[in-house]
Amino acid sequence: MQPTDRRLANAIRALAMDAVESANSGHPGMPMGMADAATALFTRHLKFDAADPHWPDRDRFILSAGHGSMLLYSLLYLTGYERPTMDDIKRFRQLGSVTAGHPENFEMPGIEVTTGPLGQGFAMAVGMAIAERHLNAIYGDELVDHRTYVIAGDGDLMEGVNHEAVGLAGHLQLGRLIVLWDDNNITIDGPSLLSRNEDVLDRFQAGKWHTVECDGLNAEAVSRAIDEAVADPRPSLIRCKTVIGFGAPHKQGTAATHGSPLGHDEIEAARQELGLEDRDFFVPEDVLAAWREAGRKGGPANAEWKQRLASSSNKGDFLARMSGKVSDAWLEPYLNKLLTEPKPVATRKASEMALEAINAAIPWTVGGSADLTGSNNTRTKGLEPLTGDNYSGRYVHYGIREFGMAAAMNGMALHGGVIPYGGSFLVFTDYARPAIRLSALQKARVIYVMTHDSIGLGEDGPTHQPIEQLQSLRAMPQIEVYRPADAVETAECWALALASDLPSVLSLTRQNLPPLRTKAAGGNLCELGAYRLKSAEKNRKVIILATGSEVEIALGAAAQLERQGIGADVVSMPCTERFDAQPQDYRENILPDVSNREILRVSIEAGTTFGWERYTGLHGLRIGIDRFGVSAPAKDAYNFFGLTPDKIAARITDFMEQRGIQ
Ligand SMILES: Cc1ncc(C[n+]2csc(CCOP(=O)(O)OP(=O)(O)O)c2C)c(N)n1
Ligand SMILES: [Mg+2]
Repeated sequence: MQPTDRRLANAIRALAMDAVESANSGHPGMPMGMADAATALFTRHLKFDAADPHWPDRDRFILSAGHGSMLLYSLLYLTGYERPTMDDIKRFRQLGSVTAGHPENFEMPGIEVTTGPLGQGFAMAVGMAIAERHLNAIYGDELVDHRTYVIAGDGDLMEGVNHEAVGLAGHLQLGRLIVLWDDNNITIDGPSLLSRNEDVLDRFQAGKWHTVECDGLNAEAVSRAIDEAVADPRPSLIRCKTVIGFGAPHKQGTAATHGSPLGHDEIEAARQELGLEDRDFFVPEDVLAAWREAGRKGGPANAEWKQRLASSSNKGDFLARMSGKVSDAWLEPYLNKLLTEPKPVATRKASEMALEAINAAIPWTVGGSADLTGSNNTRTKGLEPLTGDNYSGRYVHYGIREFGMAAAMNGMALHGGVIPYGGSFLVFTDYARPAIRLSALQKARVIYVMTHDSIGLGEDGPTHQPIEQLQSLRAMPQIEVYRPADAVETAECWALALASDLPSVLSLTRQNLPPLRTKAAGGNLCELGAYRLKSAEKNRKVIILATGSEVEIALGAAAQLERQGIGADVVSMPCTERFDAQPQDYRENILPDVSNREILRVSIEAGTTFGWERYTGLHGLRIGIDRFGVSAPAKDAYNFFGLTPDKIAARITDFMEQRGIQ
């Protein structure tokens, strides 16, 4: 006899209680409350094949309420994924275990995205749903025909990014996005009424979503709600009324079950309440067998899909796209053309010029901007908007939703098959930062096209002029920050960003910059992170390191020093992370291991000097801006902050004099 839904769900409850107890850390309440709903989803609706977690046409499941990680680990174990094993579950939250505190996409297949920072799983799911519709528009139902399911808690729906995600998904009519809301009326501080009185369903409806309510503790009822959601052409929110910690007789319904072990006595009482055997980490044989059966159910559909792929004329194209590997064949001809007609351009414009070549050569890119298309220069000729009426478009008008855009791009990148890039002003990376951080943590190849990257944006003034943004982004692990100095460097940086398995930030100017690289280099110099653009002519006493728009200024200052008999190298440093990764002999060639008395190191960047001592040393000279900017035309702002060749050359010679450097 097939075990009841409740017995299947209770296996999740048992594992969640036990794993949290044994780790003495974790969140049993959420998995216990949503166990029935998850059982309905995984046994009756979700299209997946536990034996082939990478099946491209699988439904995507995202546990946005990532603190309930034991729900996901239980489901993956029960349905028969290779990992986690029962031993993995017993090592919940321990060093080196795949069952990390929160689900991490890099730990094991089946975890589509990293969740835990509330709201972002939901927002990434929007990106997954965009990618699905886009690929469906290209390849048809034959190859791409799946849904994106989310389990979200109260916290996910309160976070600001949720409002952006709801707006975007409703606008794009992402009908294949289905969110199950764990409406348990509890958050950490206590009843959700402490901090929320909005009508959540009204809000979603206003955002053009379909909503439906059900008893979240009744798998049958949840299943009917999912059927209704599937049938509706709008994105759906299913309000599952649940009880946090369901089954723990003395603690259920209270915040006490949210994030603490239940304790031995309460677990014993819960086992009685739920009709479970009084044994740790125990799943009855018939229950496990039924779960494993559910994990195999998608096998035939997967096999049929593979046959359709094998006989599809799109096979090669589809597989190449999903592999994510891109060719940089566009780069050389583009650079050759650029070198024959060098002209001053802003690097944001140079980025658009490069993108013209890239978007023509690589049809997998999907661009966009948070309502600054004309400023970010992100939309190239022929890119149609991606809309609810035309998902084949390759340009998303994300609206004024930087965080939502960044999170959606993470979802798109992790779905696979598309390479998302999106623009805003560099200063507003702060609005998107939590998602940029998740790009880095998850190694999602998202390319952030961040323009107006300094006081050089001029009149908009201090609110818009980035100061600390560049260095703070460089402080983030697993992301590459590029600040190209001219059109050639911009193209090289684009090529590197596209080829990388990490996310990238391109920091680009509003103002025009002259061409600095006027000869073919026979290779991508930006790949080195930093390289000598100009060598000292006189006896080398100074090495100037500069990035982006300040490289031109560094060259001007160096020319003045040379006229005074002081030899000066100018090093362009478009990517500090890449420079740091070079072999020591290369780094010492660029920055010799000698004191600042012998060769003075100077950094120039129109932003904070914080951190530049990493390259200048404590006794070097760091030139930048350690305050907020000014509202003024760019030239006046640069002059005001002393960022002109004259003033910098004078500062360097003064500094040398004061320190007795000859
Ligand atoms: C952005 C963010 N802020 C705060 C937290 C810490 N946190 C984790 S769960 C939680 C409460 C969530 O309440 P709810 O979503 O209702 O979860 P439940 O208690 O019902 O499981 C908080 C504040 C977080 N993980 N992410
Ligand atoms: Mg809650």
